[in-house]
Amino acid sequence: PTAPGIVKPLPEDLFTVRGTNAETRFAALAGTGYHTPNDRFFVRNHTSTPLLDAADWKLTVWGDGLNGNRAVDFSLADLKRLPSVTHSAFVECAGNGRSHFTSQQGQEVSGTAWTLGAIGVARWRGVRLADVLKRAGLGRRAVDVLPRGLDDDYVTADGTNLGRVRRPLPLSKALDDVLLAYEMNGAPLPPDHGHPVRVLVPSWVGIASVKWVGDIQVSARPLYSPWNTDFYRLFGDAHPQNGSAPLTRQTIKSAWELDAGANLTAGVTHRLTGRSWSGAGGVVRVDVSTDGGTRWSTARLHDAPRRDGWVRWSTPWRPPSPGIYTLLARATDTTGRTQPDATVHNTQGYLFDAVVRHAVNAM
Ligand code: MTE
Ligand code: MO
Repeated sequence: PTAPGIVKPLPEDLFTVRGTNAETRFAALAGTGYHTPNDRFFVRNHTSTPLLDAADWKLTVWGDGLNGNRAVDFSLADLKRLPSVTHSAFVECAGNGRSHFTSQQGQEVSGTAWTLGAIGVARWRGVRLADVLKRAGLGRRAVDVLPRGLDDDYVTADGTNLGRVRRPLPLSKALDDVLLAYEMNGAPLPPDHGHPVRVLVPSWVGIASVKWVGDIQVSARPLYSPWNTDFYRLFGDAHPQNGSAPLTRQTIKSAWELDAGANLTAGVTHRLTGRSWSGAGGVVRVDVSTDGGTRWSTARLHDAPRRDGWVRWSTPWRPPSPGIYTLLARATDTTGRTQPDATVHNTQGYLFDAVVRHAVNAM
């Protein structure tokens, strides 16, 4: 059975719904802790959330990258008998921030018009994919693994059936820090986030973290699917010929925990808050401006830098008089990467990293 769309309630104060997807409102994270609560974690579904019974579920690992090319099945109980690991990491859509290519740079892009809320950080508990592959008899010739979801086939707007969501992962990453997760923030994985088991690929674009995983092909040859050939690569004038390599690490971003156009009282001091993150290295510095970029100060950071997570930050601000103000936040990570003023255009609007101009209204 498949749910009609997303299962969890999507109240307007927590989410902005865009087609089959639900974007977290950053204002709804103000005052919550480091981890995004499950009830406000964004959902990105190519189709609809399938309703799977954990008792019937099994994972099939198969392919010519296994010794003897013999398929091996794992039940959830089998996975839970392996050593468990817990890891805090974000899941962030490759297209997070996409709408700002248009709103700030006047450029056309295809795909869901996210603002900055297609990200969440959770504590994921599960088993290392490396342990499962070894149990399945990983052979020396394996190069790629291909996890595939149990949700319905994805049919594009023009009617092309691309089959089930699946994206190849190089064996080197699969053996590094990838999890098969069965818990999210201490609860069984909720239906919308991949119940009973999802792949969790820390610091990479969200599409790598296949939900509702049903099988994993292990291959001695490189694998391809539309999700690493036609989508999730950079195409456009700056990326001539065949486009970039398939996207891996996420880029750097910052968001204020305020709605766009939020009303604030002039003449009183507010404690403004936000979060910054990067897939390359933890965020070590956040510069903020409340006057559209004329004067800058540094925000106070409330978390230590972590590559797979984010840092919460705050800055005091007293709007001097009524009017429209533009808030800016610019993060820098441990590798020295800093958010630019503009992101180089790509036609599908991936990896937006520019400083977002966030208007608020003092009254
Ligand atoms: N896995 C399956 N099976 N089907 C999907 O539609 N969407 C992907 C990924 N895994 C998807 C999937 C995309 S594009 C993203 S950004 C993340 O899941 C979103 O994870 P979330 O819905 O738990 O936030
Ligand atoms: Mo995504």
